[in-house]
Amino acid sequence: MTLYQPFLDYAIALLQERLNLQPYPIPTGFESKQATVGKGKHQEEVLTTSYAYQSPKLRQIRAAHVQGGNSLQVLNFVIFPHLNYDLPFFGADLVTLPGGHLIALDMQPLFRDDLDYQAKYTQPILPIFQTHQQHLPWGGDFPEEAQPFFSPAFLWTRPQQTEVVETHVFAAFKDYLQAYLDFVDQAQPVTNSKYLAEIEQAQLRYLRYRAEKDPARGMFTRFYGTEWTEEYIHGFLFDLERKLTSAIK
Ligand code: DBV
Repeated sequence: MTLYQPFLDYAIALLQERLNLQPYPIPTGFESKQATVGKGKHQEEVLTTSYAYQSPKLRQIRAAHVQGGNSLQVLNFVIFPHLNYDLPFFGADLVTLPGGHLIALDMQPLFRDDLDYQAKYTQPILPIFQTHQQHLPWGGDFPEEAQPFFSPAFLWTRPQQTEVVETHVFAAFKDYLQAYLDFVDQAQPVTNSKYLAEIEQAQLRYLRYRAEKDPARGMFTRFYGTEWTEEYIHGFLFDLERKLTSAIK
């Protein structure tokens, strides 16, 4: 069992229990990808598997799971709501590299500086944030240009010990996902056309940033090549732009 498999299993089971969950298409060739990296006795298999679902309120729920031995484990899990809801994104980036663990967990806001939006989607989760932050201190240096995409309840931490990931990070992940699904339960469709246009712009802003700055681009390119990586990023991980274009055609 690898480090983030229990996170993935928990998430899928909870989504199945709480949502009317349907599959979401994964482009052919991207469900599972394997490469052998390193030389001699340092050789390691790196396996990337993809998972994707949708529900009536959630356009794409997707996960990328990278398993490459003890010092390379990644679970990147993001939920993109349909464009007629003002729900935040659920964003988890759980990364284990030779240098240690890097954990990002948040409900990423569409409108970070809007006080009504904060009251609706950040204040209710601040108690959860505070509970977990006691065990998961701020992780330090963090790209300034990414700040608009995170909420005040952003858990960002770099635990030294794997046990902290298995206990405190796992507990935080469960609480954030449950709280997110509470928001989903309560969400009502937006009908105001001005607000709908703002939501679409905010989703595109987020998505373009993530596709352009994907911190995994270098890693994936080394393992699987440029063509596979760019198609994985734009055709699966961050696919909204393609989906909007193909809907117009
Ligand atoms: N990150 C992704 C996807 C990944 C992934 C789709 C499928 O968005 C993995 C894989 N994240 C990943 C890896 C690293 C990070 C790091 C492999 C390590 C990169 C390296 O050190 O080589 C949050 N993830 C990071 C970092 C941050 C995040 C801040 C540190 C790297 C840096 O300083 O740039 N999550 C990440 C982020 C946003 C987010 C930037 C922005 C909205 O939601």
